[in-house]
Amino acid sequence: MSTEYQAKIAALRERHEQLLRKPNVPEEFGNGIYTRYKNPILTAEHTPLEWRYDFSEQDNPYLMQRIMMNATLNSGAIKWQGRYLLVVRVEGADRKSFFAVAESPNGIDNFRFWEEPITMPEDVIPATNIYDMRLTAHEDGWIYGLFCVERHDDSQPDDLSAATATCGIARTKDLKNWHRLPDLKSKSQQRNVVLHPEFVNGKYALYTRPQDGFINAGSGGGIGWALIDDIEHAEIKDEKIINARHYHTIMEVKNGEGPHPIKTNWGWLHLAHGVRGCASGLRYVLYMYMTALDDPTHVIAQPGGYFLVPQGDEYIGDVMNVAFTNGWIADADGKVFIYYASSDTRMHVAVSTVDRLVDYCMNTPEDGFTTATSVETIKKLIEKNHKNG
Ligand code: M1P
Repeated sequence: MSTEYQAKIAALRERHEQLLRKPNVPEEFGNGIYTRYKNPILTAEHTPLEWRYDFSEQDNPYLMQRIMMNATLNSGAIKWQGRYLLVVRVEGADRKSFFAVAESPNGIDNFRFWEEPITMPEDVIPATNIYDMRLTAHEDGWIYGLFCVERHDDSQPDDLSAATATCGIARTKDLKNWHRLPDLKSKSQQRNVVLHPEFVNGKYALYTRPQDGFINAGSGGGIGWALIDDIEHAEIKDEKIINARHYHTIMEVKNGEGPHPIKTNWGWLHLAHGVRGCASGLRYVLYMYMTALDDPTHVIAQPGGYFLVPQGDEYIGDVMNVAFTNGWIADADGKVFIYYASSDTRMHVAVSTVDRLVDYCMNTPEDGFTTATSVETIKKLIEKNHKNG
C-alpha cells in the first residue's frame, strides 16, 4: 500500500475516532422533566468504516465509500452486563433497514457499534425490510426483540408502494445469536408491537397497534393489548384498546407504544408516540401515561399534550417533524435514559428519573379536549400561584 493511501486511511480513522469519542454535554436549561443532551448519540457517520469502505488500494484506489449509510434511528435499548446497549435501526443508502448493536459505557456518549450488524434469521416468510425493534428482557429468561416486518402487498400487484406491516418476533440470550419465532398472527396489520416484561395471568402480554393499512391506523383506535397463549406461535385472539386516540389531540391520527413500560412503586410508566396531521404533513411527538401495577391495561394517569417534540435541528431530516422512541433504560438508582430519534435520521438521549417521570404523569393536567377546559386549567394554576404569593 502506498504511503499516500496509508495517510488517507489514517486521516479517515482519526476523524472517525474523534466523532466517536466526542463528549456529550447536557443542555443548560431544561423543562425540569428531563435533560436533553446536545449532540446526537448516533448518526450514519458513527457506523464502522469497515461497513462502508474497501480499504484495498488496488480495488478502491480513490478510497470511495462503497456502501453508504443513510441514517441511524429508532433503537431498542437494554442495560446488559453493565453496558448501555442499543439495537439500532440502521438504514443504508439502498433504503433497507437492518439491526446493529451499539454500546456505550455511560449511556450518553461514546457509543460504538459492534463489529458486524445482526443477521436476523429469515426462516419465516422472508421480509423486504425490518425495523424498529422493541427489546424486552422477559421474566421467562429470554431477551425478545419485536419489530416491524414489511413486505410488498401482493394482493395489489399493480401498486409498487403497497405494503403490509406485521410484527416479527425473535429472541436471544446474548444479542448476537437470534432465534426467529413465527410472526405474530393478527386479523389486522400491526406495527409498534411491544412485549410486556412479565407474565399476566400466566400469559405473555402484548401492547399492539392494530391498523387498517400499512400507513393508516384507520379504525385501529389506539394502543391495544392482547394476551398470548404461546409465544412460539403467537396469535392475537382478543384485543382491546387501552390508550385511545382523540380528535384534536397530539394523537388524533395515530399512536403507538414506545419501549415496554417501566415498573415503579406507583404503577407502570409508559412512553409512546402520538401523530397528528398538519399542513406540512404528519407531526410525531412523544407522550406518556401510567397504568395500574395490578392491571397494566388500566390507565391511572394521562398527562395532556406532548412530553417531547423535535427541537432545533431535530426538525430536519429524512422525514421532517418526527420524534420517535422505542428504547429507554431505567438504572437501579432511578435514572432513566430516554433514547429517541429525530426526523428518522439520528439518535439522541434525554435523561430523567423515575421520580420525576411519575411526578410528571401524576401532576400534569389531563387534556380536557376543548379550548375552554385548557383555559380553565391555566387559570386554576394562576390562581394557585397568586394564593402562594
Ligand atoms: O416516519 C415516522 C415513523 O413512521 C412509522 O410510525 P407509525 O407506525 O406510528 O406511523 C414507522 O415507520 C416509524 O419507523 C417511523 O419513524
